[in-house]
Parts: sequence; structure tokens; C-alpha cells
Amino acid sequence: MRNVCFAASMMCADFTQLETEVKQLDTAGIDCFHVDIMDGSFVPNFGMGLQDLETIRSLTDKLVDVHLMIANPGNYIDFFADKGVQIIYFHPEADLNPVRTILKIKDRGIKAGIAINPGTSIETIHELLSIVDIVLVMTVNPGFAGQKYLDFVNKKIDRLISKKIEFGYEIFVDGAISGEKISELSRKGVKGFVLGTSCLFKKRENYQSIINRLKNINPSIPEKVSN
Ligand code: S6P
Ligand code: MG
Repeated sequence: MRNVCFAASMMCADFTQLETEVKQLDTAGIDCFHVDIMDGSFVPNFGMGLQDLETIRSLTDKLVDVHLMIANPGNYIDFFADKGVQIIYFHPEADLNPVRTILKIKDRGIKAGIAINPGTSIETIHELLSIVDIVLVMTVNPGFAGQKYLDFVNKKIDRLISKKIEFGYEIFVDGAISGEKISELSRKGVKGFVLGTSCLFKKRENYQSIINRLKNINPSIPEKVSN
């Protein structure tokens, strides 16, 4: 499968050997390292921080993104931009002026992404679509790994796909992403997948063999749509 981006969700990695984890994923062909930052306020969990980000950044030349699950993300863009990331996702639900935040990210020469919760409708973020580079659709509630994929979000993904050419953004998905979901969603036009415990981490199979397998997945045959 060509032209899709696989991002490893580093909160699921083994932190007792972070360097080995990063190097093995890098060699295995992962495209991007996804760093989840959580503040215990926007989400009921604490996550990674600037030191983790700095360490991961220093260990690889691949893309590194940050997913800010924090209140008032616009106040902290420079902290993350200074660490040399290529993509910053923030939640417009947590920001009083998401347009200003998107422009701040772009001014730093970084791709601007909005991450949207399962309960966030397209209508509430519609004005942002023409200025963002990536829409990261959360297919679980943000905050934790190992949750169940929320099927009702598929409708929103379909609607976002139908608008992506007009507005010029790409769609990535985050949460409970399995090989089956990669096959189904890549066929529809989803470009990026955040991989956590559902198909990459804490498995007996090594990263090289998992990533080879995921890269060889065929986009599934379109289902027949009945009227
Ligand atoms: C959690 C975070 C995600 C998770 C990822 C885990 O809110 O944004 O990036 O780390 O979803 O994946 P999985 O396969 O365990 O659900
Ligand atoms: Mg994430």
C-alpha cells in the first residue's frame, strides 16, 4: 500500500528501553513518531512531556508529531515548535481562538493539524477546514490507549473525505486502529494512521514483521451501497 503514513503512538512504547524502541521502529520502516501530550485537565490522564519529545527527536530523523491533549494549546506552540517537530495537532475544543493557533503553527513552518473528538461535529470546526493541513479524527475518546473503536465516527470520516479535495486537507485517524481498519479506511481516502496497542505495540511479533505486513495490506474492496 503506497502513500499512507504510519505513525507509532509512543505512549504505548516500553519506556524502560525507549532508545531501542525508537531505533527498532525506525529501522522497521515506521513513517512518523506520534507523541501524545496530556495535561490531566483536557483529558483525565497525564501523558508525555517535553523531555520525552526531546529524547525521541534526538533518536530519529523520521517525522515527529505532537498531539496536544491540553487546555489552551495556543499558549504553548513555541515550546513544541522549538523541539523540531513536523506536525502539531491540537484540539479546537480546548482553544478559545483555534484560528490564531493554526496560524501560529504555520508561521513556524510546521504542519497544522486539528484533532477532533468523537463528539465534535464537522459543523463546529467547518471554518477551520480551509486553513488546516491535517484533520486527525479521534476514533476513541482521547486520553487512553486500548479502547474500543467507536463505529459511529465512520459517518464523520466519510463526510470529511467528501470535502477534502475542496478544502485541501488530509485525514488521519487515531484510536484502536487495526489492520482491518487500515484496509477499509485507506480505500476510502484516509491518509494516515496512528498505531497503538491494537496493531503495533505489546505484541509477540516484532516491529519489522508487523510493519511489513501493514504496508502490504490491500485497501479493501468497496462495499456495495444499496439505495
Ligand atoms: C490517546 C492517544 C492515542 C493513543 C492510541 C493508542 O488518546 O491520542 O494516540 O495512544 O490511540 O492506540 P490503541 O490502538 O491502543 O487504541
Ligand atoms: Mg494521539
